[in-house]
Amino acid sequence: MKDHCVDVVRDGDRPALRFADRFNVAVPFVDRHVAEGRGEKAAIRTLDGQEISYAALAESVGRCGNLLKTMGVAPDARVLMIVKDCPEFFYLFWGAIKAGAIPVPLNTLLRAKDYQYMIEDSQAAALVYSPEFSAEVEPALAAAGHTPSHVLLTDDLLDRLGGVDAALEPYPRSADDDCFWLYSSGSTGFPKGAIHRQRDMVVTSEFYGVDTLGVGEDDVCFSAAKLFFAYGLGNAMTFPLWVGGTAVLAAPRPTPDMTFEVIETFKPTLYFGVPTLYAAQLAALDQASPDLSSIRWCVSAGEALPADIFRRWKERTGTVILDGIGSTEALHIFISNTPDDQRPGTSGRMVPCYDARIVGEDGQPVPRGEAGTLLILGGSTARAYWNKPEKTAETMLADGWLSTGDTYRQDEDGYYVYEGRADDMLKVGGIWTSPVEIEARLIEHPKVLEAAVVGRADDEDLIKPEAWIVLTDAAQGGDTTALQAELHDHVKQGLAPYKYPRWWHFVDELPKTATGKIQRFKLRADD
Ligand code: 3UK
Repeated sequence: MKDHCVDVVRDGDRPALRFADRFNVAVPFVDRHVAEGRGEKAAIRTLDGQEISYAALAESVGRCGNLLKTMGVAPDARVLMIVKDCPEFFYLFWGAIKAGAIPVPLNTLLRAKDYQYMIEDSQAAALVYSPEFSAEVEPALAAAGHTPSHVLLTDDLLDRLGGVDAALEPYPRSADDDCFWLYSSGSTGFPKGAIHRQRDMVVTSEFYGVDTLGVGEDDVCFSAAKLFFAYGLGNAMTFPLWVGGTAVLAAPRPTPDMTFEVIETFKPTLYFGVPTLYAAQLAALDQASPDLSSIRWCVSAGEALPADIFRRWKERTGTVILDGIGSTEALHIFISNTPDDQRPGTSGRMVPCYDARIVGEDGQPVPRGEAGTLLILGGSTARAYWNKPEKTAETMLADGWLSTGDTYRQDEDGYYVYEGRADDMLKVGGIWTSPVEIEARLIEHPKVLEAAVVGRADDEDLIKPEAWIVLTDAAQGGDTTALQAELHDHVKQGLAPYKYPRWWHFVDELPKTATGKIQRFKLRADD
């Protein structure tokens, strides 16, 4: 088999992939298209009017890889990316992979404290950021106990690419070698860098992208979820690149106005959102009537899509939203509704090439219909968390099984129904939110003695944080409007903006166990 090639084998019970021994994944995703005659086709279109052809993409990727090499970024060294959705994200991600380095895209909504941790944890050789994020990135660099040898703004990166050679021999890799990391958060403790292999993006693109969703060369993909999420990375980068389609990139915050403008301008055929945004778009559709007719399928992930949103969206727009569950550790969606098989209010059925088990506390499968922890097995799961052997052992189980931390049951027809998290973690607008982290920020405020945060469903049936506060001086509890505003600002300044509580309760005490643990389940029951 030719170097860097992969075959899809469909003659057994289930499809499988065969990789060449020497396999650098930048070649099939980027260089292949030029060899296949797609050089002039648009790989990327942007909201600010750029169009990048496959040939231009391959050149910039080669230049970027060479630049990293000449700067001295060694094979396996980490390149942190705090980069908005723009073509440079592609150049850097694939350039690093082609040169043998490990790109690590980070959530661009985080705060200095979060970036400081990731700089130290990853021991990154380089950090590249968009100027929009300098107010959080620069203090993080100043405070970090590790200094990346190279710190670059994306504009400087572009300037420097001009003088660099585009021809780059792909660094020799195999399909099971490390490729890139994505950080995932937990309810306590710090984010964990999930290590993905060269093969993982091929698995998700082929078995979810092509087999499940039917992505093809004529598709134009627009993801409201940004590239730094595993969800957005697949939707707006690996799926279109795998099939030679076109990605539409838009840097601004995804609001109903922004997404409708992009859809009307670029006429995407596949649109990827999260439940919170679908709810906001539905509300906006009361006032506006954008032309959404280019869309073949809408996709939702990140948190469960309520059946009512599915129904109202279909009624209002005529298109179907395919809900599927994915994770950073699995890289993309592994259980999904599909174009010809949907059951609203469920996550759907297994994507080909993944297996699932629902197990009880003893680790044994529960009878069909009963709830338990969902484990999955498949070719795209992260091999480990960086430097976190205990967390790795809890999540990456024997024989390749991955524990999702989600409680699921399978209905009589085989559809998987989401029943909540095994831990206290919340998904707010599709993004991980730790109640413990919000509580820790709240009690930094001098007027707060104790705080507890739980998830509560809003009118759309979507989960948002709710805070229960015990004040240092109970007498302040009279008029709480000003206090609430003060605490709201305090949370927003210290944490990523989506994490602020939407409801506040000022109480005399919090329910606790005999050992002093907050009983969050009692607060959840209290609404
Ligand atoms: C929850 C869902 C119910 C679930 C993701 C698509 O969300 C993604 O990755 P994360 O690591 O979070 C994973 C966790 O989020 N979840 C995701 N989708 C659903 N719960 N229904 C859903 N449809 O708790 C899961 O364990 O942020 C989603 C593709 C790639 C991804 N990384």
